[in-house]
Amino acid sequence: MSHLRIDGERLLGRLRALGGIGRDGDGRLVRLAASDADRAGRDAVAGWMREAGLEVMLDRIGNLFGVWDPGASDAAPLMLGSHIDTVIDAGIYDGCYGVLGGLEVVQTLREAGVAPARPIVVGAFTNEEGVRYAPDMMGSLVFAGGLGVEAALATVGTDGTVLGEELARIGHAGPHEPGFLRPHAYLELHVEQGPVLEREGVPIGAVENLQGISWQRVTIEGEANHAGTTPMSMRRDAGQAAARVVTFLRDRVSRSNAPTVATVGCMVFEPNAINVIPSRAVFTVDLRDPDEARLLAEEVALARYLEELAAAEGVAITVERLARFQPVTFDPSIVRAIEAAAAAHGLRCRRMTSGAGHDAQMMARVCPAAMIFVPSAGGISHNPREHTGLADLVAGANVLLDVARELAGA
Ligand code: HGY
Ligand code: MN
Ligand code: MN
Ligand code: MN
Repeated sequence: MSHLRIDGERLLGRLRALGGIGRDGDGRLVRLAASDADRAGRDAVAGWMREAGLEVMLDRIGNLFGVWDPGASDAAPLMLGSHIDTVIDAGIYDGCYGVLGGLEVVQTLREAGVAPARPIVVGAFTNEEGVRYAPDMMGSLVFAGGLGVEAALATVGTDGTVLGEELARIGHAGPHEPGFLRPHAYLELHVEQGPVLEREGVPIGAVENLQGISWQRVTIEGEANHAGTTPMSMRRDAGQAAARVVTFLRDRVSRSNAPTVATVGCMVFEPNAINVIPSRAVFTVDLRDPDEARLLAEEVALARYLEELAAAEGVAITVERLARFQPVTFDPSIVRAIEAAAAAHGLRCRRMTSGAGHDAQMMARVCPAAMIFVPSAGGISHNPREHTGLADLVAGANVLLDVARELAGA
């Protein structure tokens, strides 16, 4: 095991500095893709990349890369990456830990005068969260060829803006075609965002697979009417119908022993007035399962239920697919390298599945990929209370350092 170690204080300092960029009027961290807050975060990360001696490059979908090509070799680069866009009212570690951890690894190698046999690239992918523009993991999906760049740039956001116009407005619509870099391998460091590692007292997760994700937007059209004068039997209540879908999903998923999870995260009623029966309800459904056949079965069951519900409630129901990603298995040899690096550091490690979506899910389409997890306090994420202690942050980044050295021949 090498005695090279990352600089934990520098990593934590940058995580906290980046975590302070994009606070809204209520102090919430909201750095949505291609927003002014995202620009500020991107500019900070690009500055740190340059400070570390990396060449900063942008592709057309705004994926940001810091490139270290020590010998201008034509060998395919090792890529360390994640994302810096956030959800609404986010924590400071989700995504940012992987980008800044990757940068810390490169800066540590450069400062130690250790030259890798292949270039190393630190990537910050555009719009991993998908909160403003669906689907999520969009930048890495385009990079991996799973979505055309023109279609992605034309995406209309929840706020009616167009992604390509917003990227141009913030000055992050780059010149390079997505996929202009063809990585030899991809490694992503990320907080677990779940309860497993903390509960088991294990500091390192070697992520061997990632569950499938299905995102849908459901619109229910009923009829506005007076809340006081309309008998219950005469209502075409879009709100009631929507509520039944939420309960259907929870009851169905809770009844089975499968690890399937279902979330209705967004819901709006129209006209949204206390004394008007909702004429319309629009809500999102996030379904996930590590098994593709089960995920498909859940989608079919929901579609069937919506048909029955429309007839029973006298409403019209339409569904728009926002994202659909199959489960992914990561590269077993990199998973073993993570386990070996953890062991060399005397750190317990366990293999695990990722419940969250990650850019690694897309990068696994174009090169061997895997992920390193560190514990999340209380298993909390997508929440300002998201936290990982410094010792765990440093341990994860040192494992990343050693696996990166092995993959890059440094
Ligand atoms: O939705 C996800 O799992 C990821 O945070 N975008
Ligand atoms: Mn993330
Ligand atoms: Mn996230
Ligand atoms: Mn992710």
